Amino acid sequence: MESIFTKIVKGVIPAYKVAEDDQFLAFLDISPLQPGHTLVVPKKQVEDIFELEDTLLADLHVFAKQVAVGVKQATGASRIGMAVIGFEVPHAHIHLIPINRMEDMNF
Ligand code: DGP
Repeated sequence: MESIFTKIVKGVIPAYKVAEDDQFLAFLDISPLQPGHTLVVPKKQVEDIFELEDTLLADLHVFAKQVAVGVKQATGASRIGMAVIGFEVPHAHIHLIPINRMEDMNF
């Protein structure tokens, strides 16, 4: 079964894309904890990041790092928090959350 994020990757469900390459997509979270809250996903559908082969897992983090630089610039946040949660959507993803105060990470 296709995940919500696979549908976003395929353009079946709309999302605000932040960055994309042949393996990964970054887009704004529909329920942002902070303005600019971004999700980074592999286009390949696997249930969580621990199912990614090592190279893809490493490349996902390198891609997320590049996206985080852009999110930090665009939001003016003092830091970008990175979280792996996976409570809701069974498709590997990393949260990038602009942080200005400790309370921003209360979720
Ligand atoms: P989690 O699986 O707990 O790491 O959280 C998944 C996140 O995905 C949650 O912050 C909300 C977001 N999300 C769920 N459905 C959609 C969607 O259809 N579009 C977008 N842009 N984000 C979504």
